[in-house]
Amino acid sequence: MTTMSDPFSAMLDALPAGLHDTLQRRFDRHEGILRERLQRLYGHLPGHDAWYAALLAEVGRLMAARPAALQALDATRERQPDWFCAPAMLGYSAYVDRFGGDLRGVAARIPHLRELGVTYLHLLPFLKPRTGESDGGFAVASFDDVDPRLGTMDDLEDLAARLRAAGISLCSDLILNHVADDHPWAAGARAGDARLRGFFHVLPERDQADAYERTLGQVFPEAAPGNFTFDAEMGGWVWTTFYPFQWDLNYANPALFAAVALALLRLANRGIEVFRLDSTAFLWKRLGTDCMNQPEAHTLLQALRALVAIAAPGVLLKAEAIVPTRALPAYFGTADAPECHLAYHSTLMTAGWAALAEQDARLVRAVVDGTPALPPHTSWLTYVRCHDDIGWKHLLPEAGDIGRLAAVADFYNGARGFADGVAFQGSLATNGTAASLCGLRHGDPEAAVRRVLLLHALALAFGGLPMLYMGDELGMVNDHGYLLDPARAHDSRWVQRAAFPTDAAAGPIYHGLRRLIALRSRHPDLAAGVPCTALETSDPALLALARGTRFLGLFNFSDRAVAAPGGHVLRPWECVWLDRESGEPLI
Ligand code: OTU
Repeated sequence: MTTMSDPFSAMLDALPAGLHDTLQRRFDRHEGILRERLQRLYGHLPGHDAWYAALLAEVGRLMAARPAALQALDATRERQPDWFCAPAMLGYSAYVDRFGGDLRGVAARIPHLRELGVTYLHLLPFLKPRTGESDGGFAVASFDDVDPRLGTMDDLEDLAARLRAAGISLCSDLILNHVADDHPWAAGARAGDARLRGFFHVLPERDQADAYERTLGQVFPEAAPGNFTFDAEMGGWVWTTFYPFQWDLNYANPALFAAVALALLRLANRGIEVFRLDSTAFLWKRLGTDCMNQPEAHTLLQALRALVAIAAPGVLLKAEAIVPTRALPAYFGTADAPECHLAYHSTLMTAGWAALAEQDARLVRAVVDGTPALPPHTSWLTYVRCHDDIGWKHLLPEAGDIGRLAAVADFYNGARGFADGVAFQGSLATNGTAASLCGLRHGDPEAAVRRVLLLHALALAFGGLPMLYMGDELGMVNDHGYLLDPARAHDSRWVQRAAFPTDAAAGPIYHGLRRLIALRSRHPDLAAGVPCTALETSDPALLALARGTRFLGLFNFSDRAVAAPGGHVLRPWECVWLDRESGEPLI
């Protein structure tokens, strides 16, 4: 006998008969883990069972409202769950305003994306941001409205459909950790709404904040020191890990979890195919820890994944956790309890840059050695640059001592050698575009081009879904214009967030990249799931990566010629991809 509060009937009642079998199948497969994970997090709270049934009823309504084209996509992807692991997958990340002016302008750039081979477009935050400074849109004031300067929800749906027709999946940020201080949740909490106050972490006494501060790190130690902001209307210290206007959300509150999960599913119904889950490491707070990578953060993500698997299985979740290598694999979960489909391989990215500075590939080798095989149907997101800084400290376990990383940071930040980078938040982070950090404006431009291609070749060969950062394909250089804008001058990440260089002619970087992308797209051993092994080499500057039986990538991280096995001699900063059996270069 089922009753109305039975979660399955609650969902079934919301769905048309045509979806009942689909629901039954997905429910049988994923609801067990959903129920168990939410029970673990919230089961001790009064009214849990009724809350759970109400949540599933809402999810059922959103599943029923999912447009037919997206239901069809769900069905296709359920049949081919590793669709995003193919070697022909290529990502691209861009700001809407910088890339196309607005959402319609982005649609006009589809031909450029197609020419490159892009199949996945991450648009940086485009939802309605906070009024005034908004951390580049990472302070969201509404999950259900587009930034009016960029367009409307209709424009978003239209863009998603056009991209899909062009074979490109649209990825949106879902900023899970915080909302803007002018989001209606924060405004309501300030106005005294007790329910909304419970969406945030508010500590009445400074002592309580200090107790947490003893073990917390700081993300923006210079521009936004500390992790708490006093708010008179809230009558206490609000948890603000990032900027003071970004209020951390309280996932110990099931009502907040439900609100965010439903916001995700509503956006999925607009046509978003991938969610970049921002700052996933910070979702759960525990006194006496750094409040990162806590087990409950993973439990939450597993619950979110199960919800997506039931209501919108065509959708992918991507973890953005900028943490040491050993903490990264947990964001995929396990075959039995999956979490995110994708996760940024941030230490591989950082190690590539460190290897260039040190002219020694051993840090990359250490990261490759420390990267385990992944559960089925998951993939790393590999990259060279993104809109954020390169944070050197996350490589500490591989580097062994902070002085070594400080020297790497100095190399990039100090205009010594070829690099033209800018320090960020103290000295252990660097900003700059790929071309500027590779020295396109200093010294030998040909060498700079080889460095840019070397790092991209690593991201393309390692195994994962590689993502280009807007403008890097055209050798975009640093833009110091942000220094003139008081709202941005304190945040040097803006140096790599210039407008798309529309007038730049396709040069050797562009042609070199297209060649590598084409080679990769037809090589079965470069699919995401094929293991990657770093082979021993006699020269520390030489990295040799083997994939499957047929691929061998050789990367020379130094300014001297290096002899490689098989009689190959690599020029300074050169990379070659070989057929592992014949030893011949791939063509
Ligand atoms: C993310 O970043 C975003 O990518 C940043 O652009 C935002 O400012 C930030 O969240 C707040 O929304 O720690 O794992 O060191 O690498 O802030 C999440 C700077 C993060 C970023 C860091 C990052």
